[in-house]
Amino acid sequence: MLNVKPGWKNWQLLTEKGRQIWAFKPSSNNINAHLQNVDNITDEEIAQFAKDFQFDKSSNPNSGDKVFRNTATDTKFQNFTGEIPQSANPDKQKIIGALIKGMNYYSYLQTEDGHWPGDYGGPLFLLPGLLIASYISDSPFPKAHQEMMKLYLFNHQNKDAGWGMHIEGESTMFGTVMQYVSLRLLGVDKNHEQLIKARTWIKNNGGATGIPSWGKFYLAVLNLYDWQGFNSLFPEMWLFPKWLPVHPWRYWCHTRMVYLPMAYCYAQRIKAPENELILSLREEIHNENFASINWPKQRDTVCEKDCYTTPSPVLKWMNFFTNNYEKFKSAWLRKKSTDYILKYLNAEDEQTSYINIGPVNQAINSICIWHAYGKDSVQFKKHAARWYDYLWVAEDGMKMNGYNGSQLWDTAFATRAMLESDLGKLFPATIAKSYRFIELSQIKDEHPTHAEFFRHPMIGSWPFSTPENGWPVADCTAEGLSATLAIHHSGLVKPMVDEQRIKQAVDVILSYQNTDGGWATYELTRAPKWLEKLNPSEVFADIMIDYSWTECTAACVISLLEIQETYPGFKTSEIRKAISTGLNFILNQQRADGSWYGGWAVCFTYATWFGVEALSKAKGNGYYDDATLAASITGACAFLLDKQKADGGWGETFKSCSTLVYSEAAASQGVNTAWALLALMAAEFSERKVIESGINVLLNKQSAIGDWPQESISGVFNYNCMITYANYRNIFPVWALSRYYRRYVQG
Ligand code: LAN
Repeated sequence: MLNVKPGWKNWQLLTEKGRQIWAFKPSSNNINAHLQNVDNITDEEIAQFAKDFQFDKSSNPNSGDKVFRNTATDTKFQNFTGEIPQSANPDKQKIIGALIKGMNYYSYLQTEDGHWPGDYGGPLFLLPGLLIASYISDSPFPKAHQEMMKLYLFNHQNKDAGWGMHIEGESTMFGTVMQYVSLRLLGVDKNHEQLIKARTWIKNNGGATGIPSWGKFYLAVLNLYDWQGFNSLFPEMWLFPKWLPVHPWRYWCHTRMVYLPMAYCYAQRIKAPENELILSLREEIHNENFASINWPKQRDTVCEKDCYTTPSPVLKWMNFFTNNYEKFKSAWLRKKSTDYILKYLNAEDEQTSYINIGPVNQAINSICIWHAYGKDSVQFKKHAARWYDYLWVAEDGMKMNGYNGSQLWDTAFATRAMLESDLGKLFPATIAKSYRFIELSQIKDEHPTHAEFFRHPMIGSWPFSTPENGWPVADCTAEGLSATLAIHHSGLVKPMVDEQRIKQAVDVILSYQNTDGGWATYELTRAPKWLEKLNPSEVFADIMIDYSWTECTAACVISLLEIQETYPGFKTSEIRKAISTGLNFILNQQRADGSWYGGWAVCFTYATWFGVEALSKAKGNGYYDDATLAASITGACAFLLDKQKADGGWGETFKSCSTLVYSEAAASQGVNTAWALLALMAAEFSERKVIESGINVLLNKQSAIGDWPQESISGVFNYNCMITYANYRNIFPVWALSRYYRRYVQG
């Protein structure tokens, strides 16, 4: 029924307890059988790939997850056969039809284990890291995977022959050099037409010495850059006393977990052996002869197309000292710090079943573990098996996801979206499966080494992806809890998450509140804001500490409000205080124009939805001065009204995130439209026409079988890198329609 190209059929997504593995021509559903290099591809199949994974990024660089979706629905999809409620009013019937169609289609994408898989690509600096780990450890991917990776890399080359930080971005040195080198590691000839052009881009923009520091790191590991051209990572910093504000235990966990293995590689000056390929690459990417480059001078050179944050004078001072320390360093202290780092790396590996917290440290830890224990060690093998958890196949080829998936997050949202109205109850099997996954994903144990390695207590929490990844997240806990409550209220399942576990989740949420009243991502804010002055990344902002965010705060406040309704006597005064200080934080984050800036999706419509949702839910319950809440909500509605497009929808581009100024998209976007509508309906905005015209945009965008088109990229991190949330195109239109049905149709 849907377009399924022959080459796509060779790829099958295997899932188990949230784990996602793309297998090529799988002989069984056993995931473990597909985690090694098995070469089973023929030349004809390679030729077929080249045809079937041709992707034209010029009209839209976002692939539509067609390989997963079209093959998953191809044989089993059926139109909804249950009883559809009838309304005499044709407009109302249209809403009912669209909503049921939307939920029906979407339920076919759910896996047996109960979650919704989806493309989580977008950033272009991730796959290169993994390929470098695979190259240096001499652990190649199967040929089928390699071919698919090449196609992906070529598919995302920009018109000017460079590559961006992410699939929608303009070309940068970081993006271009990393993809160029990746293609060469994958065996593409340097005289390939697209590589010749890419080389010209690199050379015309000053050559690879201008790559930002993370790129310098990867190139140094490959022996394409000299470690002397790299600012010291000062591994001894891990031996600092813990009370010091600059001790890395206080950094945002992602920053901490990336700079940790980087410091190990730096301390060991890990570099690939020189060979023909490396020698040739040195000439290909640098403007000067490798041997005559003045390396120390390159430490702070960054191509202007890459600069997002400028290094502060404090950072420069610190670099001056730490770089000089390298000349006089104590061998004893260096050994002590690298031993400590290695111990920490092992702990992170074990705590996460070798998945690691994210895609960057997964690749770099692999390099460290290979260096420390060798290719045949058990530890390294466990690492390399997890590489596959990050790979994703779509019609643009094989990419590396930005996490080992967004399983829990999407499942919680999808469930809440469906259960917002009674029509969701027409899908009891779907809800029962979601519930199983949500139940399974709640974290039940603490790892023995969690306190030693600075982990936030996590029993009762939910992670963003899977329990094996196991890093608890504040707002994921809130979403997991809200979804659990919604399912319990639906009466569709026999509760498995008992009262004790609900209370544990509440305790986790309470434990995550910062002194500013807000909630951050994975941990409390552990150091003062001035630490940001030490951000050495050049390409990301606000990465040094875990900041309170509007979205995270709103999600936590909402779940606490729901807990107050369902478990009225539980920790009442503590929860009430948490809610009111949370509301206060949200109010303080609101901008003069009535909007909120969103740090984790695009952008103002996203956070404004969260802000309004929390405030509206709290209003009238004595948590805060109601007049203040009302004024804030009115301001937010005025903002949204001002941004509504002529066709009735809303649309923002990723530039909103990096420029911090609302950037209107040329066309309405389903996801932004849904967020704006959810906010307006939560606010009980009085002008029905405004809401109706937005709803019409969603209806018009819906396809015959109930899907919505993949439009622009909708996720972001650290202001400057975009990330795909393939499930959002279904979840949020369904949610907006559910809310519309409940408020205006159901009667
Ligand atoms: C995510 C994904 C989920 C996201 C939300 C839950 C949506 C958010 O509300 C809180 C922050 C969080 C958990 C988040 C943090 C940063 C992540 C982990 C990511 C955007 C996914 C990928 C990104 C990670 C940092 C990417 C690797 C890049 C580095 C700079 C280390």
